[in-house]
Amino acid sequence: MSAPWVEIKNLFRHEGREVVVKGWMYNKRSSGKIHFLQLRDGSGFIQAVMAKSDIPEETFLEAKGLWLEASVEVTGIVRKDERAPSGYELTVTDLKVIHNPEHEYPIGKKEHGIDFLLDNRHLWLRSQRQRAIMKVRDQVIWAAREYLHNEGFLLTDSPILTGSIGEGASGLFEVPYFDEGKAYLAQTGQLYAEATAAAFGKVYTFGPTFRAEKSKTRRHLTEFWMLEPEVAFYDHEDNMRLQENLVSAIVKNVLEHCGRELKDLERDTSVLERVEPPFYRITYDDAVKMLQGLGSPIEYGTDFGGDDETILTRQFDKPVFVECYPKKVKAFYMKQHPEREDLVLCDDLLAPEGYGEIIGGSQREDDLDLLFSRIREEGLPEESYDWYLDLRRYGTFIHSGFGLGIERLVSWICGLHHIREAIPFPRTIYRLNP
Ligand code: NSS
Repeated sequence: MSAPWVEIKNLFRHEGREVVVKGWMYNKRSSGKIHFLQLRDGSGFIQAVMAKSDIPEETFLEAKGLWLEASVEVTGIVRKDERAPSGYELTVTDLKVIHNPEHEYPIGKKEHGIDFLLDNRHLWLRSQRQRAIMKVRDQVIWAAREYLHNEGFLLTDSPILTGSIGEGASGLFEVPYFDEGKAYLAQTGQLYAEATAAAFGKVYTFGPTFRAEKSKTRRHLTEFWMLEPEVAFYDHEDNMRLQENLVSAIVKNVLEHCGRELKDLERDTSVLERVEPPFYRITYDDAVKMLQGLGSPIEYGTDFGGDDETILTRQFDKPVFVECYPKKVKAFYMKQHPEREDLVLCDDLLAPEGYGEIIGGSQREDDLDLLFSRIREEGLPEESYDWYLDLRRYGTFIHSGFGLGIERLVSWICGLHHIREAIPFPRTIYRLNP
């Protein structure tokens, strides 16, 4: 019977037995008599030890000629080894080369500049660090969806090609659209989630969203993934409770399932371990005073810049809600504060350690006349919002929701310096390839 093909992560179940590993050789060390082949198959990493005395001469020579990232099928016996990072090693009995590159692999051990790495993102993804980040991203999305599913939320996908506008007229990508003229790539699924909330109560949308902002910060992508829950009969307070419960559940789940990856990323997990409800809360008014006290030039009535978020969130050891911003810096659909006409019932959730905003949420304006006048004030195309206003014409209801930026959350959990590593193929104003 030939040896079975086993994924590296499952090798521990085959101790002492002969198996086949299929993957890529990401590194190699050799002494005259032994080759140490470092293998990767996507599920894990393992060292395969090939001794000259154990195998035919030509196989040993073939291994010697392997370039980095050669694809191989290695047969070997699984041995326990305390010194190995995975706890196991493979003693090679046979090697089949699937493809030996004709050129040296472009990404070497030396330090590469970020532009070079981004140009080679399709290859860079093969590194251990990128694998760890993608694993955390996968777990974040899984955990979020599991939490919402268990809480009775319905996933209601929203369109990416839209006729109406989400977050205001700036920063829209336009696409020619047959006889209809122009379509816009969705900036948010929210308006559609409001419609499905009226149909199904607790809903969420999850998908890519697009912003043609010329922001060149470490927090901005032009294409990012957003999870947007929307709940009928939730007010501003209920909304914030859902946010802190969801974020806490995600972080806990990642800590439980991605210990190895967070270690690979050298993430100090002590802050993550503290993440549980309730989060801190401050009002916009107090946040501005606090920032001014810390030396920020921010003026009352303006939105926070990236630096403000950095300064502010360094003051907290857990995520913090900033509530009730001035109406004029926020989107048209937010509900007016019952006691302060100049404010809206909204919140931004800021991650600590300088990371800043990961969620933007609000109670929605449910009064038809107020909402209509806000659409007018903002100079938005009234016709596109007609269907949206129907939600206030036919059984209007208190409701709230929020948008969680997946890459922002992944950046914080992984402790990344820049958001571009939090998505497989980042899109920024200067990058459309690969
Ligand atoms: O613009 S938001 O603050 N809010 C909305 O889009 C609402 N319509 C969401 C809702 O209530 N359903 O964006 C929400 C989040 C924000 O907190 C960030 O985490 C993320 O989306 N976001 C971004 N991530 C990466 N790059 C960019 N450019 C970006 N813009 C927002």
